[in-house]
Amino acid sequence: MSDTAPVSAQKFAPRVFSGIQPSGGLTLGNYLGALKRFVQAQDAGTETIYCMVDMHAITVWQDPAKLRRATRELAAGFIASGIDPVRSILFNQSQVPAHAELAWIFNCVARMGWLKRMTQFKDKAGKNAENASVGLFAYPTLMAADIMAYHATHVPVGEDQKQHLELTRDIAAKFNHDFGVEFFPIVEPVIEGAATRVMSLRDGTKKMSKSDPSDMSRINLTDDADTIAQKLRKARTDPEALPSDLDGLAERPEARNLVNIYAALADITPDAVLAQYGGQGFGAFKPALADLAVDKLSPISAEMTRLMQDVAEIDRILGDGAARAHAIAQPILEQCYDIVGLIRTRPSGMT
Ligand code: AQP
Repeated sequence: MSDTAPVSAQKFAPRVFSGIQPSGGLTLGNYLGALKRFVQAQDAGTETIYCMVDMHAITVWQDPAKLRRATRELAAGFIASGIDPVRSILFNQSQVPAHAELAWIFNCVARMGWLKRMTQFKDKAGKNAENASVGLFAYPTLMAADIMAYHATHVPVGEDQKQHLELTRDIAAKFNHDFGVEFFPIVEPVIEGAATRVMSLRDGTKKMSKSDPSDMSRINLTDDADTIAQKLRKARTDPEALPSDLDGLAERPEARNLVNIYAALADITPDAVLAQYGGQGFGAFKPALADLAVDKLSPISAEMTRLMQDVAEIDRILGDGAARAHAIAQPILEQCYDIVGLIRTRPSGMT
């Protein structure tokens, strides 16, 4: 996108950062495309920082009381999925001011043309782009700031975030080039596995999304066993049996989606799923998938319910995480301000 020379990320220690918006309840897409892989990164021993990106959520209207609840429920979802708030830093974006401050610097680095090409803005703003918030347009520069405030080197995300991560690389490279420094790393997107793009259960060409008006389009992590089974039973499919190899799924987005979901939940490849179920119809496959989904998701849902009974403890965890995140981000922000030429002498009493 920009014509700036890439700067090596070699001098930066590996650090994983990612975030999820509290813009509704967590979906199976968020779980397989993000949370499950966040846990794998944590368990691999890399330094991991995970964030509830509430400032991203308010780029579209959020009811304040629902937003507060969704933020805490999202924190519960992280923990119930296996994020350990001691080994990982788990916090809420708006509690660490470096995100908004660095985003402003990046607003002055990123070019209008770059942001105008972002397909997520076009999708979310729809036909009414003139009426979309400025925040929705500038969403990717805040996302770049989220990542760069920690000098993160790796970002596990779903496929839908690929373009935003490319923009993050462009912003970092342009900043480094404009100021003649190697200050920001050129981040690596980590988009891996069978479920980098979980599709809607009602339309195999549309991403499964928390804000889809149809609840039947998604599985929520809080759905009970009967609801999960019912949604999968009613998931749109075709009348054919499952093929025995992946080529047979090429023109069958709904079938491919269910096979990918099964593979990701079972930690096997889609080929292995077809080796087991090839030749069988959805009458056999859907109940097997429902059993697997209930088996994997029910413990998470139960743990979320338990954690939500102690909101004060969730707030304590988020406060602790915010303090640890601030301790990393603030010195990076201060150095960035210095590079740009902003004076950082703070009035006494300000930390
Ligand atoms: N369907 C999906 N398949 C795989 N990964 C997904 N992610 C989201 N949906 C899928 C990944 O989850 C992480 C958090 O996403 P987000 O909440 O920040 O925003 P989003 O991508 O816009 O997710 P939603 O569910 O579609 O939210 P709304 O409806 O509010 O816009 C990201 O890593 C994303 O890739």
